[in-house]
Amino acid sequence: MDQSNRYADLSLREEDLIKGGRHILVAYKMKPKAGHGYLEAAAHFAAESSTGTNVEVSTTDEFTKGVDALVYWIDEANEDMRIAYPLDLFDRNITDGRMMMVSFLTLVIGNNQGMGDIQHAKIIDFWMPPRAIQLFDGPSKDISDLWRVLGRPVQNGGYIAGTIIKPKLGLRPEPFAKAAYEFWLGGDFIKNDEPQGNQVFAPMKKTIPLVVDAMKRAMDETGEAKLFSANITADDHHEMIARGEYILEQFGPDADKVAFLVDGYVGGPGMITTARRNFPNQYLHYHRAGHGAVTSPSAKRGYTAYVLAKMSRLQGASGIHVGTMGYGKMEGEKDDRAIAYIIERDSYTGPVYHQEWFGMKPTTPIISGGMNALRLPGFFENLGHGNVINTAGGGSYGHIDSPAAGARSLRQAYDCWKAKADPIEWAKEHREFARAFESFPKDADALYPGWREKLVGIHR
Ligand code: CAP
Ligand code: MG
Repeated sequence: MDQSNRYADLSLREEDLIKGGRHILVAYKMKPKAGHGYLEAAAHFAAESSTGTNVEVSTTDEFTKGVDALVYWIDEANEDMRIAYPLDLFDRNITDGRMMMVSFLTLVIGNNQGMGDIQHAKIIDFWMPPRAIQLFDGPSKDISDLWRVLGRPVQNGGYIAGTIIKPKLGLRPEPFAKAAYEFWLGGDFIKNDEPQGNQVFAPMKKTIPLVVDAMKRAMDETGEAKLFSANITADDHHEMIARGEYILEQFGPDADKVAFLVDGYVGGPGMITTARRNFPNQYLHYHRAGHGAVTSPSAKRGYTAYVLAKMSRLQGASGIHVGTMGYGKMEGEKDDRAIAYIIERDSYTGPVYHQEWFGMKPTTPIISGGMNALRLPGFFENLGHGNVINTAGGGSYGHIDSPAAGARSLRQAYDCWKAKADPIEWAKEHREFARAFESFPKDADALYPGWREKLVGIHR
């Protein structure tokens, strides 16, 4: 049934919709199945994503039609489809009237995934009107809170050198805490790896007290504040609360140095909001494990990593992993810096829409995945700044001298970039950075040809 006379209006002008501020706009890459007209399929897509289904129903009245989602732009050759969703379509809390991300997802990328007449559809950008920005929680803490704890300037406080306790799983409490202590002797920030929680071989109630002790000893020894991002991911809301409360109780006077890690993609918006609203005093660290299922360039459905990051800021993530923009081990490319810019700036033009954030706190780009000191200078040059959290697991625990040396090599890489120095020349004056060349020789060969003659042995 062709519903384009109801669910499409190509006379609508995007600038008018933006000026009107009464719609959320969503841009998709959409391809209909063979035998289906583009506008007809797009209209059906909009119907299923708002007030309709595949047939007319007798219960529809004039008011209903007033909240129809409307296709307002198509470019069949480029598989471009844009839909205007009336703000009133979206569910609001009965507790405080705020908007919720799950309603956005269930409408704009819900039933429309897997429709019989749609080959595939993927969100590449969306635009939130000012009223929607007012109605999402946004972050309660941001990187300036971490810089403050670290004793740094709260603006441009710079690079936070971090790691992930590796191996990903299998460490019992004592070796876990030892790994943490050894990194903290040189670095700022440690996160649980995303699956680490309360495994039977590392009960949280044995591990956390030892991590607290490790942090205290490292802070005493270095005279520097240290940060820990503790995983409170769990299916059960009450379990999350119990974990968070236990961790804060154990850290006691150093609870301000604890961020909470939530595996937000696999956990879903409810899990992020549980952390955001029950622990507003803690930096909320959004790990996106699993996102590649929909965000990978090879995925034709779902939404992009850019869209995921933009949604996470609305939900209140203080920081989210944004990938390594082609410099690490995960999928990515240089232009992925847009994923950082949309969450850290107050105003940014993405692939389709210009978004104003009206002072909503920024979400920190978290750089992780196969990173080490050698890969960082190029990364910073591409991004253009170092106001990020970087967590290098292999890049720290794979350093041939020690985790602390690995941590120092990360910091030295940042300082090298800030000084605009030649990395090989910089390595001559910075031992741990130089030893990263010998720790990761394949990277060194690829990034800094000729390094061996200049560096091997100078820091014996
Ligand atoms: C990195 C990591 C992170 C991934 C997540 C891992 O470890 O801990 O979870 O980086 O990817 O488990 O692979 P390494 P992304 O530093 O040892 O690679 O940040 O792209 O979401
Ligand atoms: Mg991990």
